[in-house]
Amino acid sequence: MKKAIITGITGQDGYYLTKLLLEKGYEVHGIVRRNSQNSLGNLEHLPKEELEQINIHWGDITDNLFMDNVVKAVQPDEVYHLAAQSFVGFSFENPRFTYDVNIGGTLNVTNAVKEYAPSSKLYFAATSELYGKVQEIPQKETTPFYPRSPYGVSKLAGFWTIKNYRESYDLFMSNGILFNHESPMRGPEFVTRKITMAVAKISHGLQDFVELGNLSAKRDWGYAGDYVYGMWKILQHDKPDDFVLATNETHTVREFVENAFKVVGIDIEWEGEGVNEIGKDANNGKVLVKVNPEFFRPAEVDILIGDYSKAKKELGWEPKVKFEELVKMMVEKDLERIGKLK
Ligand code: NDP
Ligand code: GDR
Repeated sequence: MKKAIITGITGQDGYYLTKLLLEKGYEVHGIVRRNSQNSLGNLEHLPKEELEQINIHWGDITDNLFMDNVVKAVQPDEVYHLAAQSFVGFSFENPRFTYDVNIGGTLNVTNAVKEYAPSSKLYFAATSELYGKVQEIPQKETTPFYPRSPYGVSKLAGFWTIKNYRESYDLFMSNGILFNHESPMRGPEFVTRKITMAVAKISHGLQDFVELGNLSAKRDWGYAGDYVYGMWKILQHDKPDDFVLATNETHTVREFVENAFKVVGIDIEWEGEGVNEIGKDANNGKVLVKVNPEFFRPAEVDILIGDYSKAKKELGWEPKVKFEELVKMMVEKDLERIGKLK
């Protein structure tokens, strides 16, 4: 039986990756940081029989002694390092904290593997945020990096830590440069979930409108379930390497909004520009979308679109869920959550 440690197991990707690894017969160990409610986050949505199979280790990745001890005790075959302060907007307000978790924590995980389980394979959750300011479209493994947020900068340090340990100590450590991936398990502050939950509520009169930031930002949005399979494939490859996982399609936040409202039978009509732009119900003129400058970022990543041909060629990986299907899946789950799925 293969053993895997997942850091960030309570997050969106942790949920899907846990399901995948249990299905594949792994012994799964998860790092969960202590909270006052003893909450297991997204894991609480797993069926009881799956939840009971997970070995939880309570601790924080910024604690190097804790990380050393877990890696030493478990002797994993694979480590999936997903834990991070992952919200870009928050990283501008909390840069030091973001660096401590994303850089310091990543060093602790990487070093624990080097010292105590050097034959283990390590996956690091790098990100399309490394590309930041446009240098080349679509972005691929050879595109120069230009991060635009404390989050992006911290992940760049993580990316190079992995690469440096791989080259210096001959370890199996790989970076997945993953573009945005979403699901019904996405955290509520990310724009997709914020929109789908608002659409579910607005369509049933539980909310009047939704306030968003930059509607023109373009993202390459895929489905988290497809991407965790890609993470696993990256570690099954015959050698450690860095891979882009993406859909090679890009959409504006505005298009995401339109598609989400379409799921509940509402057509959106746009009026105005910039902070004065509004989205109205085309049928009755009711304002359903407003722009609030509070949600703009000090520096924005304007467009992301990934070229995943290396992953396709070398790993046989391809995304399956298309944009429209993803939006529909998320809106329907949020309708179910508010008890209104028709
Ligand atoms: P989430 O924000 O949903 O999950 C982050 C996880 O990290 C949570 O389990 C969180 O625990 C945990 N965590 C945060 N800080 C610590 C800490 N100090 N010690 C231990 N655990 C900690 O992120 P996703 O699942 O969406 O993403 C997974 C990884 O992939 C992240 O590293 C993210 O930056 C990266 N990524 C994500 C992409 C996406 O589109 N989803 C794209 C590219 C990269 P808690 O529940 O306690 O908060
Ligand atoms: P992102 O995701 O920054 O791409 O990082 P997010 O959903 O937060 O933003 C996507 C785009 O939408 C714009 N936007 C808004 N964003 C939020 N959160 N709230 C709003 O109201 C809003 N209005 C417009 C943003 O400005 C941005 O352009 C995600 C995270 O999962 C990272 O951890 C990961 O590395 C990257 O994806 C790839």
